[in-house]
Amino acid sequence: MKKFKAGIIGTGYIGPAHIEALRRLGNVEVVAIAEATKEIAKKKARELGVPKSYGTYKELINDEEIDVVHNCTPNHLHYEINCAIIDAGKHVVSEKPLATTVAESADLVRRVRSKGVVHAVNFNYRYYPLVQHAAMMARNNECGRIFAVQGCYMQDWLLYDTDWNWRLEPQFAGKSRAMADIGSHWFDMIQFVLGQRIKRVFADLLTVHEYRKKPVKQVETFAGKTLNASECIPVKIDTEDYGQILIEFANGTKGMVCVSQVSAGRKNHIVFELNGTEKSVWWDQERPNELMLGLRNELNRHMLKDSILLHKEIADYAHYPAGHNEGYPSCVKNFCRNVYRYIDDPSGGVDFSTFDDGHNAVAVIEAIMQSAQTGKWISVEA
Ligand code: SOE
Repeated sequence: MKKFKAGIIGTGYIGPAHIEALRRLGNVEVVAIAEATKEIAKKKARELGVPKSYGTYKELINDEEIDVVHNCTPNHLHYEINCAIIDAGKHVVSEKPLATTVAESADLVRRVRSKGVVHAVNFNYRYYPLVQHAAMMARNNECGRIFAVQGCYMQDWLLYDTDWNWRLEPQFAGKSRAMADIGSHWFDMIQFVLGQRIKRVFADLLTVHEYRKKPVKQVETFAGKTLNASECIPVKIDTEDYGQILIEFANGTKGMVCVSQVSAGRKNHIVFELNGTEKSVWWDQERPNELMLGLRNELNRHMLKDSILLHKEIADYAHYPAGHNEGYPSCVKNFCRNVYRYIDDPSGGVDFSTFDDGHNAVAVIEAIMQSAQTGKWISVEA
Protein backbone atom coordinates (compact mmCIF):
# COMPACT_ATOMS: atom_id res chain seq x y z
CA MET A 1 0.00 0.00 0.00
CA LYS A 2 1.54 3.32 -1.11
CA LYS A 3 1.91 6.08 1.51
CA PHE A 4 0.35 9.51 0.86
CA LYS A 5 0.68 12.98 2.33
CA ALA A 6 -2.44 15.09 2.72
CA GLY A 7 -3.09 18.77 3.46
CA ILE A 8 -6.34 20.07 4.95
CA ILE A 9 -7.65 23.57 4.20
CA GLY A 10 -10.18 24.65 6.83
CA THR A 11 -10.43 23.21 10.34
CA GLY A 12 -13.92 24.28 11.49
CA TYR A 13 -16.41 21.47 12.05
CA ILE A 14 -15.58 19.03 9.25
CA GLY A 15 -11.79 19.47 8.74
CA PRO A 16 -10.97 17.58 11.98
CA ALA A 17 -13.35 14.78 10.89
CA HIS A 18 -11.28 14.38 7.68
CA ILE A 19 -8.05 14.35 9.72
CA GLU A 20 -9.35 11.66 12.05
CA ALA A 21 -10.61 9.54 9.14
CA LEU A 22 -7.28 9.81 7.30
CA ARG A 23 -5.33 8.81 10.38
CA ARG A 24 -7.47 5.70 10.73
CA LEU A 25 -6.46 4.60 7.21
CA GLY A 26 -2.86 3.95 8.20
CA ASN A 27 -1.23 4.97 4.90
CA VAL A 28 -2.03 8.71 4.90
CA GLU A 29 -0.10 11.28 6.88
CA VAL A 30 -1.74 14.68 7.43
CA VAL A 31 1.31 16.93 7.07
CA ALA A 32 -0.24 20.41 6.98
CA ILE A 33 -3.32 22.50 7.60
CA ALA A 34 -4.23 25.95 6.31
CA GLU A 35 -6.45 28.46 8.06
CA ALA A 36 -7.56 32.07 7.51
CA THR A 37 -4.55 33.49 9.40
CA LYS A 38 -1.13 32.21 10.45
CA GLU A 39 -2.08 32.56 14.15
CA ILE A 40 -5.26 30.48 13.84
CA ALA A 41 -3.42 27.92 11.71
CA LYS A 42 -0.64 27.52 14.29
CA LYS A 43 -3.08 27.10 17.16
CA LYS A 44 -5.21 24.55 15.25
CA ALA A 45 -2.15 22.61 14.06
CA ARG A 46 -1.00 22.33 17.68
CA GLU A 47 -4.42 21.14 18.84
CA LEU A 48 -4.75 18.63 15.99
CA GLY A 49 -1.16 17.39 16.16
CA VAL A 50 -0.33 18.39 12.57
CA PRO A 51 3.32 19.37 11.87
CA LYS A 52 2.93 22.28 9.43
CA SER A 53 0.54 25.24 9.40
CA TYR A 54 -0.14 27.87 6.74
CA GLY A 55 -1.99 31.19 6.95
CA THR A 56 -3.10 31.00 3.30
CA TYR A 57 -4.49 28.10 1.26
CA LYS A 58 -2.07 28.90 -1.60
CA GLU A 59 0.96 28.09 0.54
CA LEU A 60 -0.50 24.70 1.43
CA ILE A 61 -1.32 23.89 -2.19
CA ASN A 62 2.25 24.86 -3.21
CA ASP A 63 3.78 22.57 -0.58
CA GLU A 64 5.53 20.03 -2.76
CA GLU A 65 5.31 17.10 -0.38
CA ILE A 66 1.47 17.17 -0.42
CA ASP A 67 -0.21 14.69 -2.80
CA VAL A 68 -3.88 15.27 -1.94
CA VAL A 69 -5.62 18.44 -0.74
CA HIS A 70 -8.90 18.38 1.22
CA ASN A 71 -11.01 21.51 0.86
CA CYS A 72 -12.95 21.80 4.15
CA THR A 73 -13.73 25.53 3.95
CA PRO A 74 -17.14 27.29 4.01
CA ASN A 75 -19.19 26.97 0.83
CA HIS A 76 -18.28 30.30 -0.81
CA LEU A 77 -14.61 29.26 -0.95
CA HIS A 78 -15.17 25.82 -2.47
CA TYR A 79 -15.01 26.91 -6.12
CA GLU A 80 -12.01 29.21 -5.86
CA ILE A 81 -9.95 26.80 -3.77
CA ASN A 82 -10.94 23.71 -5.79
CA CYS A 83 -9.78 25.56 -8.95
CA ALA A 84 -6.42 26.36 -7.32
CA ILE A 85 -5.91 22.73 -6.20
CA ILE A 86 -6.75 21.38 -9.67
CA ASP A 87 -4.57 23.96 -11.42
CA ALA A 88 -1.66 22.84 -9.23
CA GLY A 89 -2.24 19.30 -10.55
CA LYS A 90 -3.08 17.87 -7.10
CA HIS A 91 -5.80 15.35 -6.29
CA VAL A 92 -8.76 17.11 -4.69
CA VAL A 93 -11.24 16.07 -2.00
CA SER A 94 -13.92 18.75 -1.62
CA GLU A 95 -16.59 19.29 0.96
CA LYS A 96 -20.16 19.67 -0.27
CA PRO A 97 -21.76 21.60 -1.89
CA LEU A 98 -19.13 21.39 -4.66
CA ALA A 99 -19.82 25.06 -5.54
CA THR A 100 -22.59 27.57 -4.96
CA THR A 101 -23.73 27.83 -8.61
CA VAL A 102 -24.18 25.27 -11.36
CA ALA A 103 -21.95 27.28 -13.70
CA GLU A 104 -19.10 26.93 -11.21
CA SER A 105 -19.66 23.23 -10.52
CA ALA A 106 -19.80 22.53 -14.30
CA ASP A 107 -16.52 24.42 -14.68
CA LEU A 108 -14.92 22.30 -11.95
CA VAL A 109 -15.96 19.12 -13.77
CA ARG A 110 -14.31 20.46 -16.96
CA ARG A 111 -11.14 21.35 -15.07
CA VAL A 112 -10.67 17.97 -13.35
CA ARG A 113 -11.16 16.24 -16.71
CA SER A 114 -8.58 18.36 -18.45
CA LYS A 115 -5.99 18.04 -15.64
CA GLY A 116 -6.62 14.32 -15.04
CA VAL A 117 -6.55 14.63 -11.23
CA VAL A 118 -8.60 12.38 -8.93
CA HIS A 119 -11.66 14.29 -7.64
CA ALA A 120 -14.06 13.47 -4.81
CA VAL A 121 -16.88 15.14 -2.85
CA ASN A 122 -17.59 14.13 0.73
CA PHE A 123 -21.15 12.85 0.56
CA ASN A 124 -20.32 10.68 3.54
CA TYR A 125 -23.72 9.11 4.23
CA ARG A 126 -23.34 6.75 1.26
CA TYR A 127 -20.54 4.94 3.03
CA TYR A 128 -22.44 3.38 5.91
CA PRO A 129 -22.40 -0.44 5.56
CA LEU A 130 -26.21 -0.70 5.60
CA VAL A 131 -26.69 2.11 3.05
CA GLN A 132 -24.34 0.18 0.79
CA HIS A 133 -26.37 -2.97 1.52
CA ALA A 134 -29.64 -1.23 0.62
CA ALA A 135 -28.05 -0.08 -2.65
CA MET A 136 -27.08 -3.67 -3.43
CA MET A 137 -30.65 -4.78 -2.68
CA ALA A 138 -32.01 -2.13 -5.05
CA ARG A 139 -29.55 -3.10 -7.79
CA ASN A 140 -30.40 -6.80 -7.46
CA ASN A 141 -34.16 -6.06 -7.56
CA GLU A 142 -34.58 -7.67 -4.12
CA CYS A 143 -37.51 -5.34 -3.35
CA GLY A 144 -39.17 -6.01 -6.69
CA ARG A 145 -39.65 -2.87 -8.80
CA ILE A 146 -39.04 0.19 -6.64
CA PHE A 147 -41.84 2.58 -7.53
CA ALA A 148 -41.49 5.19 -4.76
CA VAL A 149 -39.03 6.55 -2.20
CA GLN A 150 -39.62 8.85 0.76
CA GLY A 151 -37.42 10.40 3.36
CA CYS A 152 -36.24 13.38 5.27
CA TYR A 153 -33.20 15.14 6.59
CA MET A 154 -34.08 17.07 9.75
CA GLN A 155 -32.01 18.92 12.30
CA ASP A 156 -32.86 21.39 15.06
CA TRP A 157 -29.67 23.38 15.57
CA LEU A 158 -31.13 26.48 13.83
CA LEU A 159 -34.54 26.30 15.55
CA TYR A 160 -34.38 29.58 17.48
CA ASP A 161 -33.93 33.05 16.02
CA THR A 162 -30.94 33.36 18.33
CA ASP A 163 -29.17 30.43 16.62
CA TRP A 164 -26.44 31.69 14.33
CA ASN A 165 -23.82 30.34 11.92
CA TRP A 166 -22.11 31.45 8.69
CA ARG A 167 -24.53 29.18 6.79
CA LEU A 168 -27.25 31.80 7.39
CA GLU A 169 -25.38 34.35 5.26
CA PRO A 170 -25.77 33.80 1.48
CA GLN A 171 -22.42 35.48 0.77
CA PHE A 172 -20.78 32.52 2.57
CA ALA A 173 -23.26 29.68 2.00
CA GLY A 174 -24.89 30.48 -1.35
CA LYS A 175 -28.53 31.27 -2.07
CA SER A 176 -29.82 27.93 -0.75
CA ARG A 177 -29.27 26.92 2.89
CA ALA A 178 -31.11 23.83 4.20
CA MET A 179 -31.27 22.26 0.73
CA ALA A 180 -27.59 22.88 -0.10
CA ASP A 181 -26.26 22.08 3.38
CA ILE A 182 -28.17 18.90 4.21
CA GLY A 183 -30.68 18.26 1.41
CA SER A 184 -27.68 17.69 -0.91
CA HIS A 185 -26.67 14.69 1.25
CA TRP A 186 -30.11 13.13 0.92
CA PHE A 187 -30.23 13.70 -2.84
CA ASP A 188 -26.81 12.13 -3.28
CA MET A 189 -27.61 9.17 -1.03
CA ILE A 190 -30.96 8.34 -2.62
CA GLN A 191 -29.59 8.63 -6.17
CA PHE A 192 -26.71 6.35 -5.18
CA VAL A 193 -29.02 3.78 -3.54
CA LEU A 194 -31.45 3.73 -6.46
CA GLY A 195 -28.77 4.02 -9.15
CA GLN A 196 -31.02 6.67 -10.74
CA ARG A 197 -30.61 10.37 -11.33
CA ILE A 198 -33.31 12.87 -10.35
CA LYS A 199 -35.04 14.07 -13.49
CA ARG A 200 -37.26 16.85 -12.13
CA VAL A 201 -38.43 18.43 -8.88
CA PHE A 202 -41.31 20.41 -7.44
CA ALA A 203 -40.37 22.45 -4.37
CA ASP A 204 -42.12 24.33 -1.59
CA LEU A 205 -39.74 26.21 0.75
CA LEU A 206 -40.23 28.10 3.98
CA THR A 207 -38.16 30.60 5.95
CA VAL A 208 -39.44 30.34 9.51
CA HIS A 209 -37.50 33.27 10.94
CA GLU A 210 -37.65 36.37 8.76
CA TYR A 211 -35.06 37.97 11.06
CA ARG A 212 -32.38 36.35 13.20
CA LYS A 213 -30.08 37.75 15.86
CA LYS A 214 -26.47 37.69 14.73
CA PRO A 215 -23.86 37.59 17.51
CA VAL A 216 -20.99 39.98 17.14
CA LYS A 217 -18.38 37.18 17.53
CA GLN A 218 -17.95 34.17 15.18
CA VAL A 219 -19.80 30.89 15.95
CA GLU A 220 -18.78 27.34 14.89
CA THR A 221 -21.38 24.95 13.40
CA PHE A 222 -23.59 23.34 16.11
CA ALA A 223 -22.08 25.67 18.76
CA GLY A 224 -24.97 28.15 18.78
CA LYS A 225 -26.71 26.51 21.75
CA THR A 226 -23.99 27.83 24.05
CA LEU A 227 -24.33 31.43 22.85
CA ASN A 228 -25.07 34.39 25.03
CA ALA A 229 -27.45 36.44 22.86
CA SER A 230 -26.76 39.75 24.60
CA GLU A 231 -24.48 41.12 21.87
CA CYS A 232 -26.52 40.54 18.72
CA ILE A 233 -27.71 42.48 15.69
CA PRO A 234 -30.94 41.70 13.76
CA VAL A 235 -30.32 40.30 10.26
CA LYS A 236 -32.93 39.65 7.53
CA ILE A 237 -32.90 36.00 6.42
CA ASP A 238 -33.47 35.13 2.74
CA THR A 239 -32.63 31.42 2.75
CA GLU A 240 -34.86 28.44 3.57
CA ASP A 241 -35.13 26.82 7.01
CA TYR A 242 -37.48 24.11 5.75
CA GLY A 243 -38.60 22.59 2.45
CA GLN A 244 -40.69 19.79 0.99
CA ILE A 245 -39.85 18.42 -2.42
CA LEU A 246 -41.62 16.13 -4.88
CA ILE A 247 -39.24 14.20 -7.11
CA GLU A 248 -39.33 12.21 -10.31
CA PHE A 249 -36.35 9.99 -11.12
CA ALA A 250 -35.09 9.20 -14.63
CA ASN A 251 -36.79 5.76 -14.63
CA GLY A 252 -40.13 7.18 -13.43
CA THR A 253 -39.74 6.29 -9.71
CA LYS A 254 -41.58 8.82 -7.52
CA GLY A 255 -39.99 10.51 -4.53
CA MET A 256 -40.80 12.83 -1.67
CA VAL A 257 -38.47 14.41 0.89
CA CYS A 258 -38.67 16.91 3.71
CA VAL A 259 -35.59 18.90 4.73
CA SER A 260 -35.44 21.03 7.87
CA GLN A 261 -32.92 22.74 10.12
CA VAL A 262 -35.63 23.84 12.56
CA SER A 263 -37.40 20.65 13.74
CA ALA A 264 -37.10 20.46 17.54
CA GLY A 265 -35.63 17.20 18.75
CA ARG A 266 -34.29 16.12 15.37
CA LYS A 267 -30.50 16.16 15.58
CA ASN A 268 -29.18 14.56 12.41
CA HIS A 269 -32.23 12.65 11.26
CA ILE A 270 -31.45 11.53 7.71
CA VAL A 271 -33.78 8.75 6.69
CA PHE A 272 -34.84 6.99 3.49
CA GLU A 273 -37.48 4.43 2.62
CA LEU A 274 -37.74 2.41 -0.59
CA ASN A 275 -41.12 0.96 -1.57
CA GLY A 276 -40.88 -1.96 -4.00
CA THR A 277 -43.52 -4.26 -5.45
CA GLU A 278 -42.27 -7.02 -3.09
CA LYS A 279 -40.55 -5.36 -0.13
CA SER A 280 -39.87 -2.06 1.53
CA VAL A 281 -36.55 -1.06 3.06
CA TRP A 282 -35.91 1.78 5.48
CA TRP A 283 -32.85 3.21 7.25
CA ASP A 284 -32.23 5.99 9.77
CA GLN A 285 -28.78 7.58 10.21
CA GLU A 286 -29.33 7.94 13.96
CA ARG A 287 -29.59 4.11 14.19
CA PRO A 288 -27.10 3.37 11.40
CA ASN A 289 -26.42 -0.24 12.33
CA GLU A 290 -30.02 -1.31 11.69
CA LEU A 291 -31.87 -1.78 8.41
CA MET A 292 -35.58 -2.54 8.35
CA LEU A 293 -37.08 -4.81 5.71
CA GLY A 294 -40.84 -4.33 5.37
CA LEU A 295 -42.78 -7.44 4.31
CA ARG A 296 -46.48 -7.93 3.54
CA ASN A 297 -47.16 -11.56 4.45
CA GLU A 298 -44.42 -12.18 7.00
CA LEU A 299 -43.11 -10.43 10.08
CA ASN A 300 -40.91 -7.45 9.21
CA ARG A 301 -37.17 -8.06 9.50
CA HIS A 302 -34.77 -6.04 11.55
CA MET A 303 -31.28 -6.53 10.12
CA LEU A 304 -28.29 -5.64 12.28
CA LYS A 305 -24.97 -4.68 10.72
CA ASP A 306 -22.89 -7.84 10.47
CA SER A 307 -20.27 -8.38 7.77
CA ILE A 308 -21.43 -12.01 7.45
CA LEU A 309 -24.95 -10.84 6.51
CA LEU A 310 -23.95 -7.94 4.28
CA HIS A 311 -23.75 -8.39 0.52
CA LYS A 312 -20.24 -9.74 0.09
CA GLU A 313 -19.22 -7.04 -2.42
CA ILE A 314 -19.64 -4.37 0.28
CA ALA A 315 -18.91 -6.39 3.46
CA ASP A 316 -15.66 -4.46 3.97
CA TYR A 317 -17.61 -1.28 4.80
CA ALA A 318 -18.03 -2.83 8.27
CA HIS A 319 -14.81 -2.86 10.32
CA TYR A 320 -15.96 -4.28 13.65
CA PRO A 321 -17.88 -7.45 14.54
CA ALA A 322 -21.69 -7.56 14.74
CA GLY A 323 -23.08 -5.67 17.72
CA HIS A 324 -20.07 -3.33 17.82
CA ASN A 325 -21.59 -0.11 16.61
CA GLU A 326 -20.05 1.94 13.80
CA GLY A 327 -21.17 5.48 13.06
CA TYR A 328 -20.51 8.85 11.48
CA PRO A 329 -16.68 8.87 11.80
CA SER A 330 -16.55 5.45 10.13
CA CYS A 331 -18.53 6.52 7.07
CA VAL A 332 -16.08 9.42 6.56
CA LYS A 333 -13.26 6.88 6.93
CA ASN A 334 -14.83 4.60 4.30
CA PHE A 335 -15.17 7.55 1.91
CA CYS A 336 -11.48 8.47 2.37
CA ARG A 337 -10.42 4.83 2.06
CA ASN A 338 -12.16 4.46 -1.31
CA VAL A 339 -10.64 7.70 -2.64
CA TYR A 340 -7.06 6.91 -1.60
CA ARG A 341 -7.38 3.28 -2.74
CA TYR A 342 -8.31 4.58 -6.19
CA ILE A 343 -5.42 7.08 -6.20
CA ASP A 344 -3.11 4.19 -5.33
CA ASP A 345 -4.56 1.81 -7.93
CA PRO A 346 -7.37 2.94 -10.26
CA SER A 347 -7.87 -0.55 -11.67
CA GLY A 348 -10.65 -1.26 -9.13
CA GLY A 349 -12.80 1.56 -10.58
CA VAL A 350 -14.43 4.58 -8.94
CA ASP A 351 -16.46 3.69 -5.85
CA PHE A 352 -16.83 7.17 -4.35
CA SER A 353 -18.73 10.39 -4.97
CA THR A 354 -16.90 12.45 -7.60
CA PHE A 355 -17.15 16.01 -8.89
CA ASP A 356 -19.78 14.69 -11.35
CA ASP A 357 -21.95 13.78 -8.35
CA GLY A 358 -21.13 17.11 -6.71
CA HIS A 359 -22.16 18.95 -9.87
CA ASN A 360 -25.36 16.91 -10.07
CA ALA A 361 -26.27 17.85 -6.47
CA VAL A 362 -25.71 21.56 -7.23
CA ALA A 363 -27.95 21.21 -10.30
CA VAL A 364 -30.67 19.54 -8.17
CA ILE A 365 -30.49 22.42 -5.67
CA GLU A 366 -30.65 24.99 -8.46
CA ALA A 367 -33.75 23.28 -9.92
CA ILE A 368 -35.32 23.29 -6.42
CA MET A 369 -34.71 27.03 -6.03
CA GLN A 370 -36.19 27.71 -9.46
CA SER A 371 -39.22 25.52 -8.73
CA ALA A 372 -39.85 27.31 -5.43
CA GLN A 373 -39.75 30.66 -7.23
CA THR A 374 -41.94 29.69 -10.20
CA GLY A 375 -44.31 27.18 -8.56
CA LYS A 376 -43.55 24.73 -11.39
CA TRP A 377 -41.89 21.35 -11.91
CA ILE A 378 -38.29 22.03 -13.02
CA SER A 379 -35.98 19.63 -14.87
CA VAL A 380 -32.50 19.08 -13.47
CA GLU A 381 -29.93 20.31 -16.01
CA ALA A 382 -26.66 18.69 -14.99
C1 SOE B 1 -24.69 21.15 9.54
O1 SOE B 1 -26.01 21.16 9.10
C2 SOE B 1 -23.96 19.87 9.15
O2 SOE B 1 -22.70 19.91 9.75
C3 SOE B 1 -23.78 19.72 7.64
O3 SOE B 1 -23.02 20.78 7.09
C4 SOE B 1 -23.08 18.39 7.36
O4 SOE B 1 -22.91 18.21 5.99
C5 SOE B 1 -23.93 17.26 7.96
O5 SOE B 1 -23.26 16.04 7.77
C6 SOE B 1 -24.15 17.46 9.42
O6 SOE B 1 -24.71 18.74 9.64
